Amino acid sequence: MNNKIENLKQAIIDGDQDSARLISEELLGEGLDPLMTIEECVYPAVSVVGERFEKGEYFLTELMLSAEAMKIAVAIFMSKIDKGKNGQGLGRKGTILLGTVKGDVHEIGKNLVATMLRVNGFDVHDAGKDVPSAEFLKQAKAVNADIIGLSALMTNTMQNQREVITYLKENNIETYQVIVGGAPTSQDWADKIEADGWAPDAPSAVSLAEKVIKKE
Ligand code: B12
Repeated sequence: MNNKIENLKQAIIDGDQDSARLISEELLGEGLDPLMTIEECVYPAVSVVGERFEKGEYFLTELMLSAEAMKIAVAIFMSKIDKGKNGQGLGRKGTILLGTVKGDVHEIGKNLVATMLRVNGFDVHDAGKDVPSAEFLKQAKAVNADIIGLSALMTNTMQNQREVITYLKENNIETYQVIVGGAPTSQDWADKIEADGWAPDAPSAVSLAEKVIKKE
């Protein structure tokens, strides 16, 4: 494996932002595929950091430093993805409002999903993080969304994906297709809360959105 990939992984685990920036830029300069690099490097680093936090080996400070290093790396790779495919029929496939649910500030995955959807022809509006359920409806109306995408990274906040769907149902709103995602979620969970779809990662979020928009 490319040594720099190992080094970038380590920089994220160590929360070393300067090295993360430097190595990410070097890797891009070498012409590596940005998405593949995120998969090979950022994802494994994330699981190490998550595990250490879970075991009590990392505290919030370390988690935050690693998150910053991760954000820097992902932003550098995403800028390449954006530039690479920009202009290929942007916004033609449909409009998606994407946000992280109430109580949850995790946004790196959501941002990655937004970029992938954008470069694949969707008009994506970012509702942000820690978004109250009613706010999703308000913003979906404002941007005339076809799909509402809900991200949740914690077992307690994934309940708020259900809350948004219940809120829409209680208000008799069938206008929007709702897709869900985030590490603790699954197809079973999506079925349980009657979401219109679920995807495990950013590339499959694109095929999901394409399918859901055609109401297949
Ligand atoms: C980075 C991180 C943080 C950062 C977030 C920075 C940011 N700006 O986003 C900071 C430091 C702020 C943070 C804070 C906290 N965190 Co945190 N964090 C993480 C960590 C290490 C990585 C998450 C991440 O960015 N992953 C990388 C991205 C690329 O992956 P992803 O988010 O899963 O997204 C992909 C897919 O899920 C999918 N996807 C995501 N969204 C959507 C949406 C749709 C519609 C679709 C289709 C697909 C999709 O596609 C994405 C791209 O492939 C995880 C550990 C882990 N293994 O996940 C813990 C983790 C999520 N955090 C955890 C915890 C507990 C917390 C805190 C409560 C800690 C504390 N004591 O304060 C706080 C929560 C604050 C809050 N209210 O939200 C726990 C959650 C445990 C649980 N109960 O579920 C985890 C699992 C760590 C652990 N193992 O204990 N955290």
